[in-house]
Amino acid sequence: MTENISHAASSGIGQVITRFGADFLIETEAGERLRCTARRKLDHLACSDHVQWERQAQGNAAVTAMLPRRNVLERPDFRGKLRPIAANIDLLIVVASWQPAPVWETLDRYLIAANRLHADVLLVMNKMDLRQTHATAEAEACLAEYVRIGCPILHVAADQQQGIGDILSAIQRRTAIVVGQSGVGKSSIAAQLLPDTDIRVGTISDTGEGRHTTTSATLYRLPAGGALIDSPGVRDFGLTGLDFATLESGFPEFRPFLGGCRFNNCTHNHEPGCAIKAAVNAGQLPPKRFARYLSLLSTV
Ligand SMILES: Nc1nc2c(ncn2[C@@H]2O[C@H](COP(=O)(O)OP(=O)(O)OP(=O)(O)O)[C@@H](O)[C@H]2O)c(=O)[nH]1
Ligand SMILES: [Mg+2]
Ligand SMILES: [Zn+2]
Repeated sequence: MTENISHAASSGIGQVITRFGADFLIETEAGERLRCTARRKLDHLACSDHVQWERQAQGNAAVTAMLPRRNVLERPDFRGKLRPIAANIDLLIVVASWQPAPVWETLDRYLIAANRLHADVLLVMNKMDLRQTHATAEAEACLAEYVRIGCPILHVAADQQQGIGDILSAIQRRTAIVVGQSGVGKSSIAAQLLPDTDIRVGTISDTGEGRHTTTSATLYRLPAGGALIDSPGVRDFGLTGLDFATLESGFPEFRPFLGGCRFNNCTHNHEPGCAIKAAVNAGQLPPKRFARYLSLLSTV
């Protein structure tokens, strides 16, 4: 009966590769690509979701159900409404560069998001070729704090094919997503990892805006196994609905000190006897990250 599992199957299970407006590109278990329309109640489907699909007598096939997902990365759209970007993520590759300069608070927000997703995180500093000319002392000090807290970091230059193999090794056949500001080189990295795939790369204009900017998250299968999701860049990655517990656990360097505050509901802000604050003052915790923690705290 295995012959029946062929391109002619009329329904089955598949995975969302990307989205075009209201339609989705699905890869079936047989490896066929199908353009599908989704029922309205499935508007929250995202790249990398597993779904049930069904051919229709007329027109596009239809996505009829979403299978359970392990996690989903969401971001607010231009109206501030939370939108799912991609699901079932094992590794969040947070890409930053020296031009455009890193926005450290965005990085912190992605670290919090990774923790919330139970995904691993890899910080990739791209455009290594611009480090000497563009890195400020302040930026180097901020970066050093991530080294200090044990965040895995790779320095690469996608345009010069430097360090790309290290990214591939870090993915280890898992599902990884590249995220970060527009123009940092996410698509350039994806293009280097997938030399046989046509991935459009932006050209930086005077405004720093990419002209071939990525508009929709897309999943690519890596030749050695695993998958890479290229995602559109964001100027500001807000974590809407951030609650205190999520924020606190998104700062893993706090963990060794957490039991030591005088109040067990300490927010590590103004409270007396705060072990986190004491550790910052004693040089045991990185101060710039702590300052950004306080500014994020004011948003919860
Ligand atoms: N100097 C230098 N430029 C690079 C490097 N990697 C990528 N770029 C350039 O950075 C620009 C933006 O690259 P993209 O890969 O489109 O950036 P992106 O992060 O995908 O941007 P969005 O899709 O808008 O989010 C392009 O002009 C690339 O050629 C690098 O290692 N060094
Ligand atoms: Mg892109
Ligand atoms: Zn405290």
